[in-house]
Amino acid sequence: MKRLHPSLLDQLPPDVARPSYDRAALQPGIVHLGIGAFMRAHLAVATEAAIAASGDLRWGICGVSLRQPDTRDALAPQGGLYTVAVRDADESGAPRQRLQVIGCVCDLLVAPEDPAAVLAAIARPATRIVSLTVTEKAYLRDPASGALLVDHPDITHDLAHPHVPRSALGFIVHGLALRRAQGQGGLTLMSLDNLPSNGHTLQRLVLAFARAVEAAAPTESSAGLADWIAAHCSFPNSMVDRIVPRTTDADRDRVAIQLGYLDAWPVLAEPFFDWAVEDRFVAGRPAWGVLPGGHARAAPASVAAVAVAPRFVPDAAPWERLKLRMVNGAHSAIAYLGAMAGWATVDVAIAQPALRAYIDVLLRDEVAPTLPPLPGLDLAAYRASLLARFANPALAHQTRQIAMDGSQKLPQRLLGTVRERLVAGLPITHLALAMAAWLHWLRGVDEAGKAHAIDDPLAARLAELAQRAEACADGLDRVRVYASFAPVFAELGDSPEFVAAVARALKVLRDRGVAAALSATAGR
Ligand code: CS2
Repeated sequence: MKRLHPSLLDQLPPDVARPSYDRAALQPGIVHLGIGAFMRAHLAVATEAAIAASGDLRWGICGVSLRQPDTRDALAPQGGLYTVAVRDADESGAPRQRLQVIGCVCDLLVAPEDPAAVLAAIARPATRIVSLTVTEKAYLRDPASGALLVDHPDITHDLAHPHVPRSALGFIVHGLALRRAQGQGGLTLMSLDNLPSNGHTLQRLVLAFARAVEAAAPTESSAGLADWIAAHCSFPNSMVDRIVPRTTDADRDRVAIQLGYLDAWPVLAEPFFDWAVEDRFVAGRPAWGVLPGGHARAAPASVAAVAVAPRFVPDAAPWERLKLRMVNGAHSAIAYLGAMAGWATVDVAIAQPALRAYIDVLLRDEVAPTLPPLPGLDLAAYRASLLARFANPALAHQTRQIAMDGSQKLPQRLLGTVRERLVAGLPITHLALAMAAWLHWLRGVDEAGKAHAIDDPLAARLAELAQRAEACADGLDRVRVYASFAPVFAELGDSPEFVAAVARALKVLRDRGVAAALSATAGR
């Protein structure tokens, strides 16, 4: 089968959407760090629509991989083209997919192969936005406190080697130093990761790292760098939401059959798309949300409305909190309970009546009451649409994929909610079961006795923690040991209510398994 290629765009089947603008004239105005599947199904799709609708060709994307060459290796022979397969089921339950070939990725870099090219791309005058989807762990922050990990080997490396950085923060700060030295203006730094106040979080870490650069090598090029960044760059907060499971070989085959050509790395997505972002782009932005003919898209009546464009909001932080606590909090709970019980995908897990009922009550009674009202948002409808999204049978979203990096995810997904409820004297029964499920998972063996690896940047410390905890004969003592792990639990480790609630849930999980724990929780 022939490989997808720009010269073949005219020959794609008529039902496959494709670039309608002059790709050869695209200029990269966005440098994106972390060109993984999520970004290719989210930011790139919205930007593709903006370029097509406005005809403004200054907003091509230079995609950077910070670690592996695999995305570049897959996409470069395709001239940067790739396919998004939007999947759901029809009325009869049969899976269907709608294909779109995306053309706005016009340059691909692999940072370890050519760090200078990445720094130069950030410094280039045409670059107006540096965006990031690098996942929680790449921010090199303490998950509980959010502070920069000043002793992290990547930070010390990047302070000592400004010309060959390794971390996202290193590339950003050294790239901006180069930009300033070349007399260019500032730009927008836009985090699209699932972090609380992701723009402010990025700003704090970038400025902390810039100050460390100034202190480590006080030269003319570093003097005043942090102040320059603070004065000339903006860091809009944003909430992004779209479920994007990992692509498998079977997915590749299914896309190729419909496309008629081989795409080495298509990405899958649900139809749902949401993006709430603050409109603070100091050096301009694509015409996201402009429909062909130049009309701005009307704000959707509810967040469930599917339009592949952002909603511009004055403050994205409450939208992020909503999404992190509802979508991602539920996702992590489903991931650990499902993976332990042998429910390999989210749709299979949520089809278990006991799990579905548990998630519904978790969201309705324990999470939703901690959220402030938001304009245009009907929380009950949001919850119902979320359960329908989880039930999408065409995605096969692996519970083990979501189970990765728990130490980095759980503080903002579950523990913020726990804290607020404890302060208010409210029960945390359902939240405690989700946290207990993570501790259960950390033992490294599922309910069928099958071993699994703990894929987490703190895996070594978590293994040592689990060993100490497992040495305790008493269940309460065991959870006390687990909860003393400050990077995740911080001061919650000292809360007798928290420890007792998690210990109760963990006891049922260990003695009787996931199914029994779900019915025991339902009875409370
Ligand atoms: C998931 C998210 O893997 C995970 O941790 O919870 O990737 C989730 O699918 C997205 O945030 C949905 O917007």
